[in-house]
Order: sequence, then C-alpha cells, then structure tokens
Amino acid sequence: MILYADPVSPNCTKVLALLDYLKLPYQLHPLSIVKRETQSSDYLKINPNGLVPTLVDGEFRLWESNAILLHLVTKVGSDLFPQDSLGRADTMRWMFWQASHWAPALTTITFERLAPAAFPGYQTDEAAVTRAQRELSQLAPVLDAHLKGRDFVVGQSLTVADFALVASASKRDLVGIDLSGYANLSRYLERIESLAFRPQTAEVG
Ligand SMILES: N[C@@H](CCC(=O)N[C@@H](CS)C(=O)NCC(=O)O)C(=O)O
Repeated sequence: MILYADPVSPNCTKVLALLDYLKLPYQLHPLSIVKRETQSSDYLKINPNGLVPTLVDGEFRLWESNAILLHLVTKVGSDLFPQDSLGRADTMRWMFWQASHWAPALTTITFERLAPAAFPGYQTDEAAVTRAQRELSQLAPVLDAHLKGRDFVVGQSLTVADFALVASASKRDLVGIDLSGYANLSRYLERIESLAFRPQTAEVG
C-alpha cells in the first residue's frame, strides 16, 4: 500500500497512526501542502480533490481519511472496528460527527492560525475563526459529556473512531485551542494520544 500524505495534516495523522498501530506495511509518499504538491497534475490524477490523504491499495485508490480508516480495519479484521452491528453503528456515528462537525471547526481554527506563517501574505480570516470557535463551544460539551466515566468514545476499548476524533485536535496546543475546561475531553485526548499516536512535533510544512 502507498499512502500519499502530509504528516503534519490531522487527516493524515489519523491514518499514519492507525497504520503504525496495526503494524501494517506501507510506503509513505510525502506531499507538502505548503509547497502546493497536492495540486500537481500527477497527484490530481490520483485524487481529483487535491487533498491528502489518499491510500493506494493495489489498483484501488481511496480518499477520505475516515473511509481509509474503515477500509484498513475491515481489511485486516481488526477489533478496532467492533464486530456487532450496534458497535459498528456507534463507531460510524462518531466518525461521521467528526468529519461533519468536529474536524471542520478545529481545522478552520488550526488552518487560519498557521497559514500566515506558511503562506507569505496570507491574512487570517478572523470572522471564520470566530464562527469556528462558536461551533467548537457547542461541540466540545457534547463530546465531553459523552466521555464522562468513559475511557473510549465507543464501548470499553479503542476503536477507529478514537483515531479520527483525537487526530483533529492534535494541533490544539500549537494553535492555542484551549480545551482544558472540558476535563473528560482533555483526559481522553491525552490518554488516546499516549496509546495510539506518536509524539507531535511543532513542525509545520
Ligand atoms: N474530508 C477529507 C479532508 C481532507 C483535507 O481537507 N485535507 C487537507 C489537509 S488536513 C488538505 O489536503 N489540504 C490541501 C490543500 O488544501 O491544498 C478527509 O478526511 O480526508
């Protein structure tokens, strides 16, 4: 398998973390978002969205990070995707919530805070940051309340939903997103990071 990814991107981080956790062999094809390598004509033939990550598994090209996570766990029969239908529905519920709500809010703040340093002349869209912060202030309590008394978002053990949710918040310290007021959520992020993610670097490239 080949993974096209920029390792600093949260959507790539979740796939890299899962590949490592499952000890699956793969070749990393690094692409720099900052250098606009995701927009090259060669890469657009692989992923017409010009976004990372993309997994190439034999002849099959798969984009959308959560689809990649689900493909990997089902391909190898990992217990990171529950066997029972309710466990699967619950896992997918949190992965859709992550992709539809949680990631957009966190990604907007992360991108708007990091872009001026990465793209000379870029001016932060403060209105977008304010909207995303308002969304985050509605989303974080939902996840925080759900995590009360729980170590994992679904059931009693690690699932792919944890990889998806935690990766989105991986740059929180770097960009000044303060989630410390959400005690269950903060503990959860740290626990899952130490279980399943490599230590983060401050590198942005
Ligand atoms: N929904 C997609 C989002 C992918 C995405 O937005 N990737 C960003 C990095 S986190 C990207 O490739 N940006 C490149 C660009 O905007 O040129 C997924 O989950 O894979």
